[in-house]
Amino acid sequence: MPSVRRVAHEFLQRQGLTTVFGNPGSNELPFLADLPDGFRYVLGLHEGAVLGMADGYAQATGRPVLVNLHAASGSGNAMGALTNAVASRTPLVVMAGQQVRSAIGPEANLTNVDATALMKPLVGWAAEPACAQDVPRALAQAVFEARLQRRPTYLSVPYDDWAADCDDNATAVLDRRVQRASVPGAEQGRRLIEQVTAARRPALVLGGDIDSAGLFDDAVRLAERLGGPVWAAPSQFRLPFPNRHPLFRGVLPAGIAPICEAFEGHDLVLVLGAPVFRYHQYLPGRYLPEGTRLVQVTEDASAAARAPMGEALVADPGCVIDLLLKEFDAPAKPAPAYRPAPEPHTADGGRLHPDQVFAALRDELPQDTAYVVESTSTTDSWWRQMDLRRPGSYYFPAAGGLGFGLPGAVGVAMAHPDRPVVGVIGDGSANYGITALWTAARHRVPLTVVLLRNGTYGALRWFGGLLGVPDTPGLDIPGIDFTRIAEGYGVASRQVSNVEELRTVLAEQPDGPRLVQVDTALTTPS
Ligand code: TZD
Ligand code: CA
Repeated sequence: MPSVRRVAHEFLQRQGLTTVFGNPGSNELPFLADLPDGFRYVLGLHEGAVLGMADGYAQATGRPVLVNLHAASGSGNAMGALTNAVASRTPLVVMAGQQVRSAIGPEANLTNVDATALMKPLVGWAAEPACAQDVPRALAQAVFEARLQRRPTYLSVPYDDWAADCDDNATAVLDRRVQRASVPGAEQGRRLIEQVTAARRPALVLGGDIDSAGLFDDAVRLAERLGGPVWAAPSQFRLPFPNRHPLFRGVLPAGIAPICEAFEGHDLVLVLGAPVFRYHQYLPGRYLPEGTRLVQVTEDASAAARAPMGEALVADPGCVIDLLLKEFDAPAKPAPAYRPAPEPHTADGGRLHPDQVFAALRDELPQDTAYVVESTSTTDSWWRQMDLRRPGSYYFPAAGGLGFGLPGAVGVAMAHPDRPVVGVIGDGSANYGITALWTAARHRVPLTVVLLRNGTYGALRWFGGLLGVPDTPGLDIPGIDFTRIAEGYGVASRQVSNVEELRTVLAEQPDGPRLVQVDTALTTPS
């Protein structure tokens, strides 16, 4: 009989989980022994960075990814980053090593006490197999659950299990194929079509799932047929629609009252691939204007169940878009006139305005550049200047947990070696995932990190004003030189001090990672 380890490795190979992001400890080494050719272990130096890199990689490839963490301490270090993976519905399979079975009860050092409870409520499914022979099946379940639920899963495996012999049935799992279909029923489809056809002024709200499911271009076709305005759902982690398209109205403000106001005059709001809604700032009011109906289509059953208003249909938004496109068949129209960006603002005091930095990115980098953005006070500037027209152009920490941006950019760049990838990272955010620079250097990942250094937690200054507490401590972070940190991790770096220099540097083709530090003026997110 083959060992548990052999069957597990083969299962991972067959399912395409051969790039493993991890940071191992003694409990994990027996799993990593004898890894067959074709596996790639991407070592991260801190578990937050490990998880962020895996998140970026899994989002950009659209496939489940294995994350290998050390017992409870490594898992705990990854937990903040896991909040983003949950909100972006990233199918991560987090596996941690457990002490040998006989040592768990007496809590020998490195025991992951009550391992299945540790990562709840973040993961969609967690287990520690009841015996060694169940490990291959449990690993398969972790992979399938992550894919079907689109939510991270957690598997804790006692390390003496890997060398154990499998029983007769253990290899059955190798041939499994698990799929999901979610086409609306005939009656459900009819009702939806009726609602949309009957609407006089329909509006579309699109979520990050539209981009992760590869529906970016389909959403454009649908919007152009319906002819109504399009918003991105609030707190977006992906861009679901070209941001300078004439029908695009921007990202909805993340408050109850302003969303209600935005929908004024629309009799139908069709929400595709988003929760309703991920509000942030507490701005109370009515959920919807009088006379506005909301219909949500999402594959995420719990997002449908928890919405506070409206109708919901749990179905694949792609199938629903197809249905509607057939119904609203229309002759091809000329390509829309994309809205031009305004002149960038400028700043005093030898600093660049973020507008100038983003205008330089827009002008100097190819149209298919993918951006991973974690710079919180510059949101307004970003959408004012950027012109993103391609699927997979934009990634943002889905739950607002900092530490995704830099590692996420490394993961996206590893997933798309032929696509330019840029991390746009604030000087505050960079510190939460900084060790990913080492992994980028080690794998020579072609990535540009544009480091916006305003010396402060800009967004928190703005929030302080909003909450009526402008005088809080702990907001300034002067004196960090990221060019020296980057060099220390083996990443080439530059400080640029004016727009011309920035544009010249951006136009160069990097063959490995590089960091470009720019001193920027303080702006507000909106
Ligand atoms: N810790 C974590 C893990 N996530 C967070 N979101 C915060 C703390 C709180 N926080 C924000 O929500 S924004 C922000 C912090 C610390 C400032 C980020 O600073 P930055 O960007 O330099 O990256 P800006 O443009 O200066 O705001
Ligand atoms: Ca900052």
